[in-house]
Amino acid sequence: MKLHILPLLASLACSAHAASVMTVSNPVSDNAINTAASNNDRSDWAGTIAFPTDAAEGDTIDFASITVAHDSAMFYVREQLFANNASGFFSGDQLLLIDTDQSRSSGYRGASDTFSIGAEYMLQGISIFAYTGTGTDWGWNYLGAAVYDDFPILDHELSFARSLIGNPTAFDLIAVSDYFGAGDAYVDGANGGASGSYVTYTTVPEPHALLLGVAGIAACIGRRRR
Ligand SMILES: [Ca+2]
Ligand SMILES: [Ca+2]
Ligand SMILES: [Ca+2]
Ligand SMILES: [Ca+2]
Repeated sequence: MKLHILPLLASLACSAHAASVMTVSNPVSDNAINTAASNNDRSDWAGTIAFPTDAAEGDTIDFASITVAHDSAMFYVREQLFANNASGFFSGDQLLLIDTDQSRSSGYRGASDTFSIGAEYMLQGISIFAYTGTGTDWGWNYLGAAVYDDFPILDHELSFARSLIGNPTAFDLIAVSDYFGAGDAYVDGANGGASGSYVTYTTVPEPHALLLGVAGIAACIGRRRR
């Protein structure tokens, strides 16, 4: 299993707008992660890098951390929680929002325009949807269901075909624990609107991403000298 962590701090330093707090890539061998319902095993995630740990905040659904991985055909998501109201099932109140064009000016930004990203896709529990609205209205087209294992209920895993969400090479990600973003936000700042925070997943090999980081540092230095 190859692991890469790619915090593109250079681009963060340059941006005064919504910002990715962490960029990760977890390439795994095909079918290395098993998310079948009877699996009950998380050792297949060994060595993967999680996005930042979120605090225990007393919410009914309380995110602890999220991990994403990919192989040649699938995306994998692991959610670890401090609390879950779902009684053993992925709750429909758990929204995982995916911005595949990495632009807040397209996709769903929350009913009150509070999300840090504009999401083209959403996982509501295990149901995957494509956004059909105009930014803050609730308009979604059902695409299919993820393959999931929900026991233990505070550490569950799912997978879905990369092609289902347009096979993006990278996407920005937040999770919120109710429709309107009033519950737990993952990461903190996911409800911070245009100046909020999110995390980024990439399937791009590390050398390319590192080159982008170097280019970002060069751009920062150049900008400051002018
Ligand atoms: Ca597993
Ligand atoms: Ca939390
Ligand atoms: Ca978008
Ligand atoms: Ca939080």
